[in-house]
Amino acid sequence: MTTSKKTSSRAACALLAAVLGMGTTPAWSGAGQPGHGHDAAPAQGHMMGGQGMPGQMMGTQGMPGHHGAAPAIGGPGKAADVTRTIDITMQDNFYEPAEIAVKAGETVRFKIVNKGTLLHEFGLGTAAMHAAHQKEMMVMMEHGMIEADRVNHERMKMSHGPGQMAMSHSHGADQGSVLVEPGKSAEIIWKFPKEATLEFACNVPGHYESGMMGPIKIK
Ligand SMILES: [Cu+2]
Repeated sequence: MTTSKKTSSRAACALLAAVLGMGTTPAWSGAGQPGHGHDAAPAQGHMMGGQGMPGQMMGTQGMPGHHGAAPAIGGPGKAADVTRTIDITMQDNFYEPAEIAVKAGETVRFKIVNKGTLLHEFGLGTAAMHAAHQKEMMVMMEHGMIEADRVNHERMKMSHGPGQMAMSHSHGADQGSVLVEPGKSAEIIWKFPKEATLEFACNVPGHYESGMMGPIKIK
C-alpha cells in the first residue's frame, strides 16, 4: 500500500512536471534563473535609488497609493520653458494674489516674497497632499525644526539622520514647496499638468486653516 502510494505520487509529480513543461528543464532553468536574478537585481537597485532621490519623493510618497497621480501636479520646470512669471507675496496669514490661473501644461516661474512677520510656506499640491503635509509640519514644529518666524537649520539637519522622522514631502523648489522666512524670497519654476485640481498653500501649523491657501485654476 505504501509502495503504491509512493509510486502514484511520484507518477503524479512527473505528470505535473510534464504538463508544466518542466520535465526536461531542470538544468536549463537552473542556469536561467540566476541569469534572471542577475538582470533583475540592478534594475531593482536603480528603482530604489530613484525612489530615494528627493525629486521623486513627492511623486511616490506624497500621493498615497496613486502611482499615476505623480504627474498630476506637474514637476520642476526648465527656466528656458518659462512663459510667465507670477509674483506671490506672503503676508500673515494670506497670499497676494488669492488665486492663480495657469494654462494647461504651462511652465511658470513663481517669485515669492515674504512680507509678513512669520515663517510661511508656498507649496503646490492637491488638497490631500496639503492635509498630509500639515501633519508633518506640526511634527516639525514640535521638534523645533521650524519656529514661528524661522527655520531652525540645525534641528532640520539633525532630523534627517537615520531613525529620524520620515518626511513624505520635503521642502525644496524642485518639489514645489519652499519655506520662506520673513523678509526673504524664493523662486520655484514649475511645469503644470494639462489638468489637475491644485492649491497653493502654507502648511505651517494654523496658517492653512486661517486662510493661507488658494486655488490654482488650470485652463
Ligand atoms: Cu503661512
